[in-house]
Amino acid sequence: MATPRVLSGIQPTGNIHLGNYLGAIRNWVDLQDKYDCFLFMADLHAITVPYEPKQLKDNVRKVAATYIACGIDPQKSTIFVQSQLSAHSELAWLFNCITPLNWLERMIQFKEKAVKQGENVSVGLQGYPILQAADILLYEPDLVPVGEDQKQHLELTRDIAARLNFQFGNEENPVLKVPEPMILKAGARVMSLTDGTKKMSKSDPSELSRIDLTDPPELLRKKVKKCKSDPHRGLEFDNPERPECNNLLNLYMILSGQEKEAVAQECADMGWGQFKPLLADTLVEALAPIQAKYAEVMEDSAYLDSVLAEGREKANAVAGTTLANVKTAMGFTL
Ligand code: AQP
Repeated sequence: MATPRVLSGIQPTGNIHLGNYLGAIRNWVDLQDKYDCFLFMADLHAITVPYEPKQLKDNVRKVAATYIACGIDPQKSTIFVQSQLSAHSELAWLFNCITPLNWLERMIQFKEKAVKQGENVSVGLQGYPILQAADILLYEPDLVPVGEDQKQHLELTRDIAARLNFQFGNEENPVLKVPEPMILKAGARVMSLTDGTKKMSKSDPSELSRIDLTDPPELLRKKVKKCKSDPHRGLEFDNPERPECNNLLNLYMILSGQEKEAVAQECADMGWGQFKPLLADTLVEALAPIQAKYAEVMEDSAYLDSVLAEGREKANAVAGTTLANVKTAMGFTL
């Protein structure tokens, strides 16, 4: 039996932060021994919000280097750049023409992001979930890891696949494979350091709101020192009145590799003045090996080029076949 395939990606919209690592990349590292992982840099998605071309280019390489630094092994997983495969845009267009507009109008993430862009909101932002459907369905994955915020988009992907199969295939011979969601075990949702009710995000204008994986030790210490706390003494998990406290304890728990109970006991009587340096030390120690490997990969641009060229070739072989099948089914001559 073929190894089941998993597909996932990250938008190169900025520096990769602790949320991207704990919520996504770290899980992929565990998956790559059991699954055939296709992991990409979603640069076509990154241009649905304002961006700088030079920065986009740099960010793509930085994200690729981060994947490797975090433990993604290019011998086991396929790492590729979305925009280097025209199949993504081409399939997205085909999907555009079979997807009812009202399916897109329901998408919550569009509504949230559109508010921030006002009158400049692009057609691309609205069509984002269609491109995402193309990204996924091209690789015929068995499973797609999804966080809470992406569940609706995966549902749409499944609906598009089913609609295309219904219109242009038949039950015995579906054109597209319909993937299943992979619900990850109680995922780490990392919250902003300046507001424990908001998720940590690349696009937050405040640098102090997030921990980037490449932050040097002194910056990590500064960010932890300045992060929002509360006036209470003694730290506790799961108190809805203390979202910052819960977030920082969770981070300490995950990064130190301890059980929740042990951390709850250790920190029950601590004040912030004692806890913050402990968290900072733990962060510095946990990120050191990732940062060392990242520096190594970024210095060896020939190696990074070769990983991306190989990934492109492997991805192209799969995506090209799926696109050809869809085009044939839809009545195009290849
Ligand atoms: N704070 C977070 N906690 C846990 N997981 C997170 N992810 C993002 N933020 C957190 C996960 O990282 C993966 C890649 O996300 P993305 O770059 O495709 O888009 P995003 O979710 O919109 O990430 P950001 O950092 O908030 O980027 P911007 O600011 O550009 O929109 C996903 O698996 C996501 O769940």
